[in-house]
Amino acid sequence: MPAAARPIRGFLSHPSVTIRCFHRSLDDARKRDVVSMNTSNGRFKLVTAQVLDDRHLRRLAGGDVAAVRIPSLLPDGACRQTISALEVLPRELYDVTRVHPPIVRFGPALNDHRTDDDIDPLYWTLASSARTAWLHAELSPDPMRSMLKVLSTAWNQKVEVATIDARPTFAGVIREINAGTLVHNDSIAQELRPDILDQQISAQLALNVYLSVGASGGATTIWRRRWRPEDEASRISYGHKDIVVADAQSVTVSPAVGDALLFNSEYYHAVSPIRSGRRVSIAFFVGITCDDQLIVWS
Ligand SMILES: O=C(O)CCC(=O)C(=O)O
Repeated sequence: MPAAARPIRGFLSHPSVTIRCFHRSLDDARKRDVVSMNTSNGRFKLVTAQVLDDRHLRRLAGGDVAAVRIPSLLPDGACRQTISALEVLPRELYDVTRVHPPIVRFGPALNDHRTDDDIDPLYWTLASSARTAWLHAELSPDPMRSMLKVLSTAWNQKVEVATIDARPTFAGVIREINAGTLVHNDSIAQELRPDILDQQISAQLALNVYLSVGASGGATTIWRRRWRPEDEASRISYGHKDIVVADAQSVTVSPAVGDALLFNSEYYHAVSPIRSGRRVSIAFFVGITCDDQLIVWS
């Protein structure tokens, strides 16, 4: 979620932030209860997968599909239990100077803790406290475990937490996004710097699992459009004016409680506001590394 408003160190010096090691390779659209596809050639579309496999992840990485939905990854009871646990987990707002409307979250996000050339030391303290608080919540089933399991089964390999200077990052923010988001993209290479993680990645995906959805609204739209330097002309805070995606194909998904949604976070995406209720999700980024591992961070 939200990238930042201020100029990003390394950003312009890395015009080719689309990545890095390849050896292989509005608003009306955002409507509740609609899974719409504004596609002209049928490629960039939503795929529903009862069983996720590695081809889904590779196709997302390559921009061949817009999103993969896994229905009912978490049972309703697990979603309710996690929402209750949230009442006692420490929560904070994303930096309100750049994320408006405000978004409450549990767990630190790397892009909220960057300094000119590194990570604010406070991040490491918050990451460690969030991990401890999560363990103390003793959720069963643990949503993080279910999310990591689906990925490791698909990839046939253990999924590792991304590290920075050998220190584990935090993965698994829980966010309440009731008022929607701006159209934005998430790219750690852009927001921090291409070599910030110890692992080199060739693609960045986002995995969200919805613990609660609003009564109306709350759809996620993904556009077939990555960031280009000229998009800075339409920047607002962490995102962009809708004009940036005006001519792009899009897919709009209204997830149900318990569903998982995977998409390529380097493509522009946005969440529409809900009219009532709460829209709460647990999320992390998934990196496909240059040596074909999966890593996660938030
Ligand atoms: O909640 C969602 O569906 C998407 C959230 C989002 O904007 C993100 O993961 O960057």
